[in-house]
Amino acid sequence: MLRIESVKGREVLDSRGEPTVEVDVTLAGGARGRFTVPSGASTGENEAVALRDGDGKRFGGRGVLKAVENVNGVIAKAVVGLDGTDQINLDRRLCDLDGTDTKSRLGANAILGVSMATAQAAAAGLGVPLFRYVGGVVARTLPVPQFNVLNGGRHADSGLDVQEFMLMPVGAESFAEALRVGAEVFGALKKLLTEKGFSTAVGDEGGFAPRLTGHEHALSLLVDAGGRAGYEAGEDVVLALDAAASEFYDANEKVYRLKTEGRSYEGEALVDYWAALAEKFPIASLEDGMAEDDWAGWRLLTERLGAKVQLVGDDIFCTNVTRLARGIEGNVANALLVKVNQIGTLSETLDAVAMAKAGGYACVFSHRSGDTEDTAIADLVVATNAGQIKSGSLCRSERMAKWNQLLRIEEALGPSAQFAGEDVLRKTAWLDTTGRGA
Ligand code: 2PG
Ligand code: MG
Repeated sequence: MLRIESVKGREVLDSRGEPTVEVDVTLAGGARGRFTVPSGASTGENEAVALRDGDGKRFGGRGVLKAVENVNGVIAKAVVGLDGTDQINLDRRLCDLDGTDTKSRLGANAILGVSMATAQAAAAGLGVPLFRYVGGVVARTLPVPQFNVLNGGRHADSGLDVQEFMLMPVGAESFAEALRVGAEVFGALKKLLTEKGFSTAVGDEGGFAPRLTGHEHALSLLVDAGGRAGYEAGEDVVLALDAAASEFYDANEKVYRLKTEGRSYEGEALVDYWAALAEKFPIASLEDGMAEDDWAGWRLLTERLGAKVQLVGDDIFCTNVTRLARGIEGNVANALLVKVNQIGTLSETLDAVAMAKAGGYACVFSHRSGDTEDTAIADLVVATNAGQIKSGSLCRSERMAKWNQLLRIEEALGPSAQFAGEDVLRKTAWLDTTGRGA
C-alpha cells in the first residue's frame, strides 16, 4: 500500500492561454505524480462540469481558483491517507464527496486532476510506466493516430462547418512510421496550400485553417496532399472527420445548418449528405455526424453507414456508461470517443472503455482543443489496447507531446509492441467494402 501523503493543486494555463487545474500528488515513500487538466471548446451538454470562477476581473471569468481551493482543501482532507494504488476506491470517494451527477460542486477539473495525478504517482511508486500500471501485462497496442490537419467549426475561423479533417495512416507498420507518414502528408499539404495562395496559419489543434470553398474542397486537398507525399488515399492513408454536429444543430427547429452549403438539413437529409461524401472520398471514420441529443438521427446514420464507416460517438456519449449503454442498446454509433475530462475520473473512463469493447464498439482516445503538455492519454490508449487516438495535427507542442510519448512507449515495448494498423477498421466492414479486407 502506498498512502497518499499530500495533494497540491494550482492554476496554470492551457494551450489557448486559458486557466486550468494542475495537481501534484505525493505518496508515502516520496513518489510523485502530476496531471494537467485539458479543456474543450465544443463541449457536450452532458459532460462533467469544469468549475470556473466566474470572476470577471480575472481571465474573463474563466479562472479556476475555486477548483484549486477545492483540491487543496476539502479534497485533500478526504483523500490524504488513502491507498494511492486503489484507484477505484479513490475515485468513488471523490464522486461521493462531490455528490452531483456532473461533478459540478467540486468541479470535474478538480476531481480529474486528483484522480489522474494519483495514478501517475502510484505508477512512479511501483516503478513502472503509467501504461504498464494501468494496463498490466497485456498493454501492448500502439494506436493508429487520427491527425487533424484541417481545422474548422469552433476550432478555427476557416468557415468550414466540419470541425476536424483527419488522416489515419492505417497502412503503416508501426506507430513511428504512421507518425512519419502523417508529418510528410502534413508538410505536403502546407506546400499545396501555399502554392494555391491559401493561408497556412493553424487552428486550435494545429491543423491548417484556410478559407476553402467547402467540405469537398477540403477532402480533395487531403487526397492530393497524400498523393504528393507518395501515399494513396484509401490505401496507405484513410480519411476521418469529426463533424461536431451539435455545433450546427438547431434543436428548436430540429435542423442542421451548414454554412458551407448555404442550406439546412433535416436528420435524414444530413445522413444523405454524409453518405454522399463517404461515397466520393475514402472516409473510414465519422465522429459526431449527428447532434448530442438527436438519438433518432444517430440511429438513422448508424443504419445507413454503420456497416461501412466507423461512427464515433463523442458528444452523444460523453464517455458516460449510462449514455453509452443506451447507445449500444439502441444501435447508435459503433465506436466511442474517450475523453478523461468528459467524465472526470480515471476509473469511470476505464469502465466506459470496457463497456464499449464488450458491446463490440471501437474506442478512440482523445485530447481536447484546449490541451496541455500532459501526455497521460498516450499511456492510457496503450494501457487499454484501444487502438486509436486523436491528438491534433503535427505541430504545436501540446499535440506533439502525445505523439512523442507514443514513440517512447513503442520503444520501451520493443518487440512486444503491436501497431493496431488496419485491423482497427475491421470492426466496421470498411476494409471489406473497399475490397481490401480479408
Ligand atoms: C472533439 C474535441 C477534440 P473539443 O470535439 O472531439 O478534438 O474538441 O475539445 O473542443 O470538445
Ligand atoms: Mg468530437
